[in-house]
Amino acid sequence: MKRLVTLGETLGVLRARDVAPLRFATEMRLGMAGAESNVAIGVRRLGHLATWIGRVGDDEIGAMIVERLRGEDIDVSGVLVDEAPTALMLKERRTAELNRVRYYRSGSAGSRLSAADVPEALIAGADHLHVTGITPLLSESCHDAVRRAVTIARDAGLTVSLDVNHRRALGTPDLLRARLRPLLADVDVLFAGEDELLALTGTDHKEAGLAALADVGELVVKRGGRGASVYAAGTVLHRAAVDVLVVDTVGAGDAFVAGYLTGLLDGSPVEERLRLAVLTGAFACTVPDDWTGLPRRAELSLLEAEPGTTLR
Ligand code: KDG
Repeated sequence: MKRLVTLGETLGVLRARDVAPLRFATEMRLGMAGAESNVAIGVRRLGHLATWIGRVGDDEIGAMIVERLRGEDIDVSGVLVDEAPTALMLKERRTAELNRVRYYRSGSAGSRLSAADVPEALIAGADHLHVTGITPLLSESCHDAVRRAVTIARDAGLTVSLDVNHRRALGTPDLLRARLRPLLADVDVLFAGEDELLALTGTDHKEAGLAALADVGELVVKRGGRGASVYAAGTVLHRAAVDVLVVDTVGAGDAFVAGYLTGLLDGSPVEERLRLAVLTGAFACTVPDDWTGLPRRAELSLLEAEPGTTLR
């Protein structure tokens, strides 16, 4: 078993039950979400160890996050409790096929993570560090925390991955570029959607974006329902998405990353990492929240069952 370590902000989520503008919503379901903790849960369920580092508020939402992560057997020994509140996210089901997300996270506990909070031993003792482009856009101190984690990881010989995960509500493409480009020299695996490829490189078409990232060891381009491609060592590998009945796609990118990094920790070749990634990504689409549907190893064949199957 290997260990993945990650850091970032995990939020409380309130998801409207019904399809309507949020002002007319009468029932909300409480859960949690966070790109990095989603990845940690996905990797842990597939059999490797995972550590999540972050700050939560001294409140019920913060306690829920820590308890649920503990329940998923994630190492939370590096989690700090802050006097600021845990961030929230409201998920509006504006149409049956379109969600809108509003963040209530400015000044939150998670945004107060700093370089001093990054425990050297927890990072150096792991095998792989995963970070996302969300955290460096939360605040200057979060940006410093990510840089510190990457430096420790490099010095200790870990592999490092970065998922661009550009959230426009948190920062412009210019800010994203300014904060992420300097990290790329230390990144072994870069995950990006097609739009993010352009935002990160400041280019306006895919080929130019790919050319600008030619130095990245392994570039994994996520295309959602159109599958994914890996560009590595001058070769390209494509894989189609797995066909499922889609309930909600939010969290599928993190699930994809969890599958891919599990393959990396398993020591599998790129083909197998990509196979696992599209499969775990598909699992995440089958449930309304980000992470509860993430598969365990023994469940990986479930999507091959005929629709309507009951296993007894
Ligand atoms: O990737 C899914 C995430 O968007 C969600 O879990 C919340 O981390 C989150 C964010 O900042 O948007």
